[in-house]
Parts: sequence; C-alpha cells; structure tokens
Amino acid sequence: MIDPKKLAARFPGDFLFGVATAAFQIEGASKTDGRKPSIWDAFSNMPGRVFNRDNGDIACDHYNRLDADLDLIKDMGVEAYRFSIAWPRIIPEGVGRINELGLDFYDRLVDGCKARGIKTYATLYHWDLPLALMGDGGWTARSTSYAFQRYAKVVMARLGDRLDAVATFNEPWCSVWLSHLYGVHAPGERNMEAALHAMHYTNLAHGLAVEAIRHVTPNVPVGLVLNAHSVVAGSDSGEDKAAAGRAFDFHNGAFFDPVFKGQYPESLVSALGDRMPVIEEGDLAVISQKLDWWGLNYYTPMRVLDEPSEGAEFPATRPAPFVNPEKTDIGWEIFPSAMTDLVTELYARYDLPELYITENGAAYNMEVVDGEVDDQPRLDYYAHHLSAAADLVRDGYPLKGYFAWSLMDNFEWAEGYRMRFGLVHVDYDTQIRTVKKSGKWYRELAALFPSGNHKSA
Ligand code: IFM
Repeated sequence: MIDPKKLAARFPGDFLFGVATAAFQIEGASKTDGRKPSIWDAFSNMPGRVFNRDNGDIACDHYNRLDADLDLIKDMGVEAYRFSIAWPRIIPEGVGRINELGLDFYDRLVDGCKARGIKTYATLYHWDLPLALMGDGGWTARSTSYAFQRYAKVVMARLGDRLDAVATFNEPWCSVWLSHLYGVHAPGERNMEAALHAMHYTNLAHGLAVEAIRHVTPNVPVGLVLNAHSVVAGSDSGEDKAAAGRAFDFHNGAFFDPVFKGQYPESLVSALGDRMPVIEEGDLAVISQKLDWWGLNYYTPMRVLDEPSEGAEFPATRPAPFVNPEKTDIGWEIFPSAMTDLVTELYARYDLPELYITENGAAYNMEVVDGEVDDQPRLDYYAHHLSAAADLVRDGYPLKGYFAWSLMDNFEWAEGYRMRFGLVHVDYDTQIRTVKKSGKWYRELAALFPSGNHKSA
C-alpha cells in the first residue's frame, strides 16, 4: 500500500486536495422548495433508460442533510469541495421566474463551507437542464445558450462573493455526444445533426457564461471541466493511427479547439460541417475567451481501431481491446500513465491555463461488513493515479489540485445506484454514511495539506 506521507512529499505544500459531487447525483428533494423537473428526472422515470428505473428523487438526501454532509467533508481533511448548482432549483422553467428558495439552499451550502474553512469550487451545469427548455429543443436550440447565460448571471450575483472558483460546464462530451448521439444520457437522442447543434450551442453557452461571470464577479477564477479522452491507436498500422487522429478531433477537438483555438477541427468540419448549425459572426470569439483554469476529469483511456465499413460515420472508429485486463466494476480499463500522456499531449497541442484534476476515481461496489468497507482496489486506483499526478507536477505542468470522485456513493446516471464511486459508502435505505478504507487513506493524505512547504512545482 502506498504510504500517504511518501506520496504527499511528492506534491508542493500548497497543492489543493478536494472531493467532488454533483447536484442531481446527491441532492434528492426533487420536488422541494420550488424545484421543477430536469431532463434527468424525465429520463430516469422512463422505463429502460436507467438501471432498475432508479431516479434522483431521494438520492443521498443531501438537500435535507446538508450540515451533516458538510461536517463529513470537513472530516475528510480536504481543503476544497467541488459541487454543482441545479439550474432547475434556481430558474425552475429555465427562463423566467427566479426561485429564491433554490438560491437560499446554495447560500447555506457556501456559507457552511466557509464556516468550516472549506474552499468552494462550483460548477454551473452538471447535466440537469430544466425540462421546460426541451420545449424549444433543449441544447439543440440557440436560445438555450442565452438562457444559460442569464442563469450564470443570477447565480454569480448571489453566490459569487463566496466562490473560490467557478466552472461553466462539466464534461460537455457527455451532455453532447453521450446524450444526443449515443442516446445513453438524457435526453437520449441518437442523431448526429442534433448532437452537432448541441455541441455548438453548449460551446456558445460556455462562452456567454464566461462573459457574464467576468461582468458580475471579475475576481472569481472561471474555468471549464472537460473529460478529455486519452485516445490511443489499437495498433501501429497507418489506418489505426489515422483513426486515432480522427477520434481525437471528434472527442476532444470538438470542445478544446473552439475554446482554446477559436475554431472547430478541420477534419470534423469537412466531414460533418454541412450538418452543423450556422456559426454566427462573433460566436467563436465569445467561445474562445481566455480562461483562468481548466479541469480534467480522467478515468480510463479510449483505445480505437479504424472502422473500415463503407458509410461509417465520422470519426469511423471501433473500440480496441484493453492493454491492461484489470478493470473497475463499471468495466473501465485501469491505466494511470494514460492520464500523464494525455496532459502532455494536450499542453503540446493547446495553450492551456492552470489545471486541476477535477475528477478521478473508481467504481467498486463493496458493501459494509462489520462497520467497515474494505475497498482496497479503489485505494490502489487512487494511489496510482495520484502518483501519475505527482509525475505531472514534477515535470512542470501547472497542476494545482486534485478532486476525488466522489465524496460519497451516489446516482451514477444510466447505471442508477448500482455503481458506487464514493470514498464514503451510502446505505440508501437508512442514509447512513460509512467512511471506506479508501476514504480513510485519502483523509490521511489530504489532511497533510496545506503543509507550509510551499515549494514551487
Ligand atoms: O458520476 C460521473 C460524474 O457525474 C461525471 N464524471 C464521471 C463520473 C463517473 O461516471
């Protein structure tokens, strides 16, 4: 077992350790205090979409257990909490009426963090689009970008004075491709044209929100959280290498290129441009405003082979076999060095600001036995990925912090409650929280920071 003290010694003393969650995955109280449904309420209530037809009605009941959960975060020894704000609590129909009771909840949350000396890293959008906006087409409609800009303004005007950082979006790859092309996440669409519209209007919404945040709260560092894919060709053949290039453009370039270069990847535009929405003058300038930081969510590499069949849709790839047969319970290959390679490649390709690893963690579904959860494989996963993160710091990348996904077991989207990512076990019948072996280990590490040893990276 990697000794947390030895690992700690490889990070500068001001490295930030945190834990992360998202509103829909933990809050529950889906009809409380004026909240209206999101696309995830509708999706999870439809048969066949989410495992066991689980939904977010109760989740971890965090809405009603806020203080106890903030105590738990404090007890985890971390310096920062990454959480998301639920748009359907703040502006329940997406546009129009503002719901003060929803804002009050996040007021209590940020005040509660501050009172406990915990830094606040807020995300404005972690997939819970107000359902009413689907009437206009949801993310496939340009009007949603402007609705999001207004929502960002409202949140920042109320909470911005106590936020240490804000991200516009969490993982646009999921809310665009996984939700509109692959049909796995809400709204469950499988249509390239819809996906391309969602791509551009999400990117535009990000840019419009950056503008709004800078206007309302110029001192809050603003960023974007991307689940960049470490794309690896399944063989050395020219075909598979070319496939990996296309996959990079599609899975990463669709978001990184407009935000950090002010353009869409050439390969994507030449293959799919005729199905993209009109990109209006000024859109790409809005989208590519300089950011203060960006967040990487990393779990597993993406291995690809060329898909030779005629008419295969861009990027025309298929999955390649794992290199490491070891996988987590959700079936994702464990490969920590792909995280280091990914960061190296991204900094070589783009002019990127400071970085936080905003999510990293593993699904293992061990239960409580005699009051303990022995989740050694999760502990090992963390230790090896943190070791890879320390290599990045050593190599001079501006990596400033790391957030474990997740504080506690929660609603794992299409997998429902069967996949557990928490450092803390949640018994969904009793809502009892039990800190797992990995949680105790992470606490030992995180509690060593800030160490006063602020050597530069
Ligand atoms: O649970 C999710 C989270 O909401 C976004 N990133 C990946 C996690 C694990 O799938």
